[in-house]
Amino acid sequence: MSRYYTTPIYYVNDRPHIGHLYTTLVTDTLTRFHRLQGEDVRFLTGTDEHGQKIEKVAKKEGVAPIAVADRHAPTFRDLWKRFSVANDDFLRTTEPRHRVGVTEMIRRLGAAGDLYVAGHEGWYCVGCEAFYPEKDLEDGRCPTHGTPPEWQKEENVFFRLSRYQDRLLELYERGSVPGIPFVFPETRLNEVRSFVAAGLKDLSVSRTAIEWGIPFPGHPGHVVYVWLDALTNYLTALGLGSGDESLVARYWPAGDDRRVVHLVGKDILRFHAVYWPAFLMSAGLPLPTQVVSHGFWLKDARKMSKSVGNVVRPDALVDAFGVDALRWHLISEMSFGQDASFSDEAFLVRYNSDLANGLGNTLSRAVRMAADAFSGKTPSERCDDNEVKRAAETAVAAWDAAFRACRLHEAAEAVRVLLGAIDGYITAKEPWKKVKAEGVTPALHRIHHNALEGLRVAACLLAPIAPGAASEVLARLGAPKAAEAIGPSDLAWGGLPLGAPLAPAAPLFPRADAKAYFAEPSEEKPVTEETKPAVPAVATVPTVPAEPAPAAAPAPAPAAAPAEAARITVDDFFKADLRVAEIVAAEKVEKSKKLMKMKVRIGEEERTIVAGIATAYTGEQLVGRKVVVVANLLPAKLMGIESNGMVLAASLPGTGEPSLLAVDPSVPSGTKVK
Ligand code: ME8
Repeated sequence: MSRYYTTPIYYVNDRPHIGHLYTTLVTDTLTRFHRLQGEDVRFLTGTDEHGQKIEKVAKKEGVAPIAVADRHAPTFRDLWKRFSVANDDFLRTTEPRHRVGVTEMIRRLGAAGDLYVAGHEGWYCVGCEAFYPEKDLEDGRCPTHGTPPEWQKEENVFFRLSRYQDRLLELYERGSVPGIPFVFPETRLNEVRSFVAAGLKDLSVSRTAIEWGIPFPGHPGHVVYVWLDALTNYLTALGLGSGDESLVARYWPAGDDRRVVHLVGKDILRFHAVYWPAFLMSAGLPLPTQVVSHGFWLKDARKMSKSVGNVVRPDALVDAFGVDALRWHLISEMSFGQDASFSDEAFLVRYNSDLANGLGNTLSRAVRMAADAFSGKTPSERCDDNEVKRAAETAVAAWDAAFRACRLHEAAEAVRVLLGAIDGYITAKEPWKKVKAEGVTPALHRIHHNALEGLRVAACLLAPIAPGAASEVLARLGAPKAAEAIGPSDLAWGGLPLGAPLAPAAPLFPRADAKAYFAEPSEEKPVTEETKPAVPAVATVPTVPAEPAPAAAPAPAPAAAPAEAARITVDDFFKADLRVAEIVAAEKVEKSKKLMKMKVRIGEEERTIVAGIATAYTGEQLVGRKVVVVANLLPAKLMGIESNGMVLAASLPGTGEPSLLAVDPSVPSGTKVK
């Protein structure tokens, strides 16, 4: 059986967050599961770099769109590396190989008679890169992003989507491979079916209002609609139109022994389950086997999204707890297919119960006791009929079935149950009492063998989800093996080497002190939400009224001009190194209402500044903006984050809300302000 697994290709208008990480980890976990079974699995991910969304960011920043893409694409690539994501390919839609394939796709759509030109106008959501019929808007806003759409009017090339209504409905009825529903979970299949059954309109597949895209063959002035461009990546990465289509032949399905599975969030299911198969039908190409869609990670009851600005980035959690802890949490916490809320609290609870206690403690206890009893070695007697063996066999079967049914959280649950059974077994057998009463007997060997062998099987089951931890557990058990080298035979009882050296080591997952994690360090106390002035990292400039305030209405305190006594000399003023800086990334600091963590560029230099402006600005509004900063300020820690500099903002009269000082966007970053 060969398999081809894909993630969506992510937009490069911002850095990745937990939502993108989740889809990629799900795909990685499934890939690793099937590779462990000895199957030939190809795994593709990449970045979606054309379209209005990216063009807008570039315009705002005053740079070329490719500069935005070049800046963000590596952050995805690097994050996947950090998380040991085992992708075979990473496609950027700005690569020549992709352009060639898209051109070939359009040639095929044209040859089928499915393209024509017509005038068109409607509501366009740039966040979705899609037109919305008025009836689908919620209070005049995009149902996914909650932002007002733009009215767009242009002449476009259209794709005859309406022609494919019946064939699509048939696809949903029968599946692309008999017995496998085209969309998973099936509730989502019903949503797609009703959407198509309600009637399909032809789809505009070119844009003239933007320039950032692949030129539409035969239509000068038009670029290819970003979704036709993006969806085709699944085939261009295999070499469609390149002259060497050997990978297309190997992985794109033409029989029962191939599976092509697209993993997506529910937000983009329609593009994958309606437009994509229709394009393929028109192009005379085979269809994927299945589109698997998962739910949203929510933060504060809303979808985590760049446009909303409520994202959780993985960096801080990974720094504190490691890659495997986050991999484990994301896969375990979300019931696959449904929405889930992300919170640091839930992360810490699960970390302590599943990893520090369930896995880490059980492992160090079992290894320590065996090493003590058998002079630093694994037992030399095995046992093939006991409750741990039965628990391991049950766990392997449950884990296997869960992965095959795409219920990844249940696969994690199977590991958890096995670890619980091993822990319970050790507690019930009390080997520490036995060794005292009877010395080192064959029975003692068998008890320790069962515990360690159970842990070996658990480590193999953990491998697709948390490969680093799995390899580490195997090494500590005296049965070293890289997670990627584990095969089906390793799942069978009895693989633990007898009399092999054991290497007790520091705790694998040290217990997390949740109180300490959430406590604000003492130097941060002056900047808590309650403290005034709110946040020292923003230099709030008092606003001075242009006209003297009328006597009857005295100017509010923050608007007062500086008193004589507070005046400074020009030399004093020049002590502050004021510079123009460009904000290149911004995210709200978790657990803080006001703090915004920003990455700013001052000339060639990049640094982090934390400022109390999150009540007035979202991350999205800040990125690309130029501001004035005090560049020579001593660093200060705010909520555990080192801030290097201050952003200048006016403090508005009455509310005290910050309002950033505006800088003409043409002023280069790094320019001195005096
Ligand atoms: O849509 N919860 O890219 P994108 C769970 N370029 N998953 C989430 C999520 C959340 N809160 N937020 C994002 C695009 N995701 C197009 C795709 S494919 C040919 C083109 C994940 O950067 C989820 O997989 O907006 C979602 O479908 C995807 O990121 C959207 O990523």
